[in-house]
Amino acid sequence: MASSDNDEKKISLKSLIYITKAIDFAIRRHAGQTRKGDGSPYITHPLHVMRILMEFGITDKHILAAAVLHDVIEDTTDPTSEDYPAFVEEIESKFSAKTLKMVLEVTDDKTLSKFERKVIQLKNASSKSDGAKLIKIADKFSNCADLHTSPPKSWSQEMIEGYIVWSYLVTKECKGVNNIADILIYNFFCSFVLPIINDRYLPHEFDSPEKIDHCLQLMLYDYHDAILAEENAKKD
Ligand SMILES: [Mn+2]
Repeated sequence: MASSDNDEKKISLKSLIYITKAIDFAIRRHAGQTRKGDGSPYITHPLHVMRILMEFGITDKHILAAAVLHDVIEDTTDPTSEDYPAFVEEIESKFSAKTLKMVLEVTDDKTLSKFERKVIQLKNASSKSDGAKLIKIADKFSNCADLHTSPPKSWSQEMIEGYIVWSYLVTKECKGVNNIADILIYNFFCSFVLPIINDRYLPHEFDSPEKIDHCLQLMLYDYHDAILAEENAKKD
């Protein structure tokens, strides 16, 4: 979705070169990796995230490059490895401190459990920089779109619905930076979240904003329980 104002927006040649460099870097880092759902090359996801930001009207090269690079630290390196500091330095030397800062802001600490990471993302979302908030929103939109069209076979319905509700709650914490993003968060709620609570609760249980929040909170607890159960099953 792009407004007519956005149709007129331009990205400079210098910015395009910078962004292309980031795409090149991300393609190499994610080489061989595939998306959980349909098995397409992993790079389709960071590219989708960047495209969503462009649809928000974002032309800032630091933000767009950070969008393409948003998973390179989290998914292509081990933070406890010896090469980790050099890898982070490499990103800063090839790109900018601004880009690196945003990438780090949206990088989960993989030394924590999946459960802890989900809790922290939700807790910290509202204190991120504007660029990082926009990347977070686009990341959740991209993941939920993929989840909707081709859910991973191993995911239960509870995990899928929990992920969507959790994603919505994270995007809600990131509101107020960009008008188009805010409208799309509302659309996301209507087309993805509302059908879920519609299915699960009686109409009178979610007939006010407070009750909707309460239903979402209950679903979030279920999601947390499902993740903990999954983690415990892995340990056994
Ligand atoms: Mn991502």
